[in-house]
Amino acid sequence: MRSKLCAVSILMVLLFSSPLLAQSGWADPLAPLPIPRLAQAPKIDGDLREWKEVAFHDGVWDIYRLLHTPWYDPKVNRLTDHGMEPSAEEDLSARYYLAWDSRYLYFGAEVRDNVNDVSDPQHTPDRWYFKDAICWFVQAPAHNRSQEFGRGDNAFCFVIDARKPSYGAWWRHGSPSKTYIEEPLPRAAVDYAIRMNPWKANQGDFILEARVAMAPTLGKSEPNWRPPKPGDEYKLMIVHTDPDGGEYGGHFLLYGKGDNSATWGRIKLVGPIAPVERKPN
Ligand SMILES: [Ca+2]
Ligand SMILES: [Ca+2]
Ligand SMILES: [Ca+2]
Repeated sequence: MRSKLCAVSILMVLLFSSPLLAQSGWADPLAPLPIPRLAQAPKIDGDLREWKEVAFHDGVWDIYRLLHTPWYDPKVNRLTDHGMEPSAEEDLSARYYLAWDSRYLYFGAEVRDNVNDVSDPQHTPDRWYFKDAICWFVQAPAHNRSQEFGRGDNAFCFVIDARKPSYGAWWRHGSPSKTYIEEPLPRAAVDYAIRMNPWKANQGDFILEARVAMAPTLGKSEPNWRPPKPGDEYKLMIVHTDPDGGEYGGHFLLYGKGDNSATWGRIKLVGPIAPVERKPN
């Protein structure tokens, strides 16, 4: 009996100290992704260097990495091939950054994309998902009720059009009485910058840097929302769309499975973090 117990405890230690479990986060509903507070407000200018190392960031995402996530669905997570396309990782790969402070959520992305495509033959202002765009879906505060863009659900969407049209920063959200309210992000609530071809390697590459004021957005979709503090739990999904000349086109979904916010992953607001330490040798 004793040796059996011993074997079980060794197994438990192995399981819970496994680097795989430690880094996955999303496999364990008790371990939401930690989103750091920024001690210094960044300048929104399309250069992420002043905050990217102290933001939440979990490395490069491409279709091969998505393939092995719990939320992967080949009907939804997809890239397109119109012939003469480069390799899948050159078609789309990206790093996504997220942070907060007392007033704002900060969003950043560094993206390798073969083609910038923001023309949509059936254009309407709310069709960001038929253009190159990155959209952060945020529920605040987190809950587990099944709903689609109901109360507390928000999507902050940025069309990667350097001309910054009136629909370039979009807000889909719910309210206590309505679902799927579609409107431009209120001008006073958003600031964003897009830098195209930042590495002088490809016309479609870009950096996006954005901030969204929480009180006039999260506070409107959920009147019980309170100013953020460490320990608060929200939910998150990222949708990155990449039509590259097609219609619906490529889609990356991270941390969730679609509009139902019950599928979105949990995040937790935490205090400032130090950059990753690199050893002298
Ligand atoms: Ca900046
Ligand atoms: Ca692409
Ligand atoms: Ca594209």
